[in-house]
Amino acid sequence: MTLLRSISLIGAPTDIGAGARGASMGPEAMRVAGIGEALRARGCEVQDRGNLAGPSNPWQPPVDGYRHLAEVVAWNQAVHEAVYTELRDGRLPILLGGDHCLGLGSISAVARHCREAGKKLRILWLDAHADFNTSELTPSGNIHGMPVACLCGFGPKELVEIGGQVPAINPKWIRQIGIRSVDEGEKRFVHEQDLEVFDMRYIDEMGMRHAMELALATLDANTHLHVSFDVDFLDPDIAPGVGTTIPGGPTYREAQLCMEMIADTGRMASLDVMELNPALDVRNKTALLAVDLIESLFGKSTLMRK
Ligand code: 6HN
Ligand code: MN
Ligand code: MN
Ligand code: MN
Repeated sequence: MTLLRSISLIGAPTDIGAGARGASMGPEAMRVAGIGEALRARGCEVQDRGNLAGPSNPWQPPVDGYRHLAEVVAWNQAVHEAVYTELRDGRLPILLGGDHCLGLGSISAVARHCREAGKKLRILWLDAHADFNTSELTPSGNIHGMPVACLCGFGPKELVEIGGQVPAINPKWIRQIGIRSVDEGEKRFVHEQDLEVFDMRYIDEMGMRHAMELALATLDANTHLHVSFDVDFLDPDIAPGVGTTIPGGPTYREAQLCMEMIADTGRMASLDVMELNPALDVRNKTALLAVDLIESLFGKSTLMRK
């Protein structure tokens, strides 16, 4: 299946919310790995909007449970406006991160667009982590561990209000896949808020196919599907170029199946590719793998399918 789509690439070169430096180089590594050419080869019209600008990383310790809060707010505002503009113009934005704190700016923009367009929103969160910490629960103060909580209304006012409506999303709209590292307090909060999580234990026992069937079960013709792809979702053996590697992630084949099943829905209308850290990568292989998987996300499969 070839999807004829108009795509805008948006680079967000920052590691402002992360615990390791280097995700700021992610957008360029994705370009060098051929993201634009790969999407054009899928029949998409691709505009590269270049990189957003924002404050540099002061590399300071957390204050009141948050590291670099003012800078995180500035970057997320820039991301929010850029993603919102592309959606308003009928285009499919691909946010090239950058660390995952920017998922807040991106998804709050998608939620705003869906509100205005009368669309139902579903979010697939592909990640090793739940990213559901708050300033009380976080072990690190790093805001890339908090975007899902902020989207659900739990976080500092400046962040939770970015999309103009609080909360930006309902926890029921999210499905998390591949999770295998959740902090103690965060775990309780995930249960309390009743997030739908298909963790690695579930994928081991039931298989990626079953997990994805359930995760995609409530999509309909009026659904905007957003995919937030944290590259540390993948097993670190195949994807070493991330700041927070957690062993025991999806294999190459499981990840391909996950992407192909998303493509089959035909509903994906926005995408984040986050946490790629070229400083920790080996000959850009994690970026090349991400491009390979994104091709599958846009309908490239081994054989033609009906
Ligand atoms: N990410 N749960 C850890 C923390 O510091 O809150 C790790 C978060 C990682 C976030 O990979 O997007
Ligand atoms: Mn739209
Ligand atoms: Mn993440
Ligand atoms: Mn992660």
